Amino acid sequence: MKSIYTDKHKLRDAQTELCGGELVPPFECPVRAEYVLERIRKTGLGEVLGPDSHGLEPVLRVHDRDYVDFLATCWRDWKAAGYKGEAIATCWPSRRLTRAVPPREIDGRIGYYCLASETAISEGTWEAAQAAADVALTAQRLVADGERAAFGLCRPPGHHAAADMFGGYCFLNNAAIAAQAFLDGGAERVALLDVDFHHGNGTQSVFYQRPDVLFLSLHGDPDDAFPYFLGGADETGDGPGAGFNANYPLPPGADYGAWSKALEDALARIGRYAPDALVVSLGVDTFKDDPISFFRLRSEDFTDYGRRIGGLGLPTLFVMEGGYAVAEIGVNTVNVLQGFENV
Ligand code: SP5
Ligand code: ZN
Repeated sequence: MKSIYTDKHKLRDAQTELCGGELVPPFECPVRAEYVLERIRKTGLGEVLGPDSHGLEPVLRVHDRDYVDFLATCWRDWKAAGYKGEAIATCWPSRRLTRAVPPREIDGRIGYYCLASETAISEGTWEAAQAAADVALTAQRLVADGERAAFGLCRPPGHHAAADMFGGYCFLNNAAIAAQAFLDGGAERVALLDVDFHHGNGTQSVFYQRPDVLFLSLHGDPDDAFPYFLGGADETGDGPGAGFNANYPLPPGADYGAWSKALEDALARIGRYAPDALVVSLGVDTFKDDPISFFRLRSEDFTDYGRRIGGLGLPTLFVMEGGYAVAEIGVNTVNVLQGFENV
C-alpha cells in the first residue's frame, strides 16, 4: 500500500498543552509521524509519496469560510495582541451564552472557534493543518483512481474538528474532507469508520444529517472520556441522516474481546450499506499503554483488526488520527495496514 507523507507536519510543533492545570509538552508531537514513517520504511509496506496541493476548495466543502479565515490569521492576531504564550482559549459560547457571532477581539474569536482548550495554536499550525488535508486528499485520489487502499500519514489529526471548531489536537477534519472528495468525485455512498480511542465528534457532526456518509465510531464512553459531550449510542443521525450514524461507546478497561465484538457489528453494518469507498480514521490510542486512554489492545490485535477491515473488500483510505504511546505508534499503525493487506 502506498503512503502519503510530508515533512510539513513538523510545522505543527506547539510547546504547550493545558493538562491537569499545568502547561505540559503536547502528547500530539512531531516524533509521532516520524516513527510511523520509519516503520513504513522498515517493513517495506510500500512507496512513500509526497502530497499534491489541492487548495482550499475541498477544505471548504466541509469547513466554514470564517473558520478557515480564523485558523489562517489566529497566530498573527495573537502575537499582535502582545501575548507571550501560545494561543489558548479561555472563554466559550457555552450554555446560556447565546450571542452566536464571532467577536472582534482575538480572545473572543479563539473561544468562539474552540471546543477544548488543551489545544494551543502556535506558529506554523495552520500551514501544517493545510498540509495534512493535502496528504489525505492525495491518498484519497489514489484510491479514487483505482488503488485498493492508501494511507494518509496525516498530522495534525482531524476527527475532532467540526465545520467551525478546533480542539482535541485537530484543526481540519482530514477524514471528512477526504470522504467528501469521494462523493464529489462521483461516489454515491461512503462509509467512515473511526477506530481512534476518542469519539470522532467533528466527523459525526459534519455528516449527522446526511445519508451519503455512514459514520461509525468505536470509542471510550463519553461518560468517562474526551470529548465527553458527544458519542452516545443513542446518537443515530437526524433528518435525512436518520439511521446513518452508529456509536459504540465502550467502558474503561475494554479489551480486544469487547472491542472486536463492536467492530464486527460495525463491519456488518458497513457491508449492508454497500458503500463505494471506506475511509478509516485510524487512531492507535486504543493501545494498552497509551498515556491518555483506557482500552487494552495489544500490538497483535491491530494486525487482526486490519485483516477484518480488509475482509470487507472495499476501496479503503486510511487516515492517521491519534496514538500517543510514541514508542509503539509505528508498529501498531503499520500492523493495521499490513493486516489489511494480508487478507
Ligand atoms: C486525535 C486525538 O486522539 N485527540 C485526543 C484529544 C484528547 N484531549 C484530551 C486530553 C486529556 C489528557 N488528559 C490526561 C488524562 C490522563 N488520565
Ligand atoms: Zn484519540
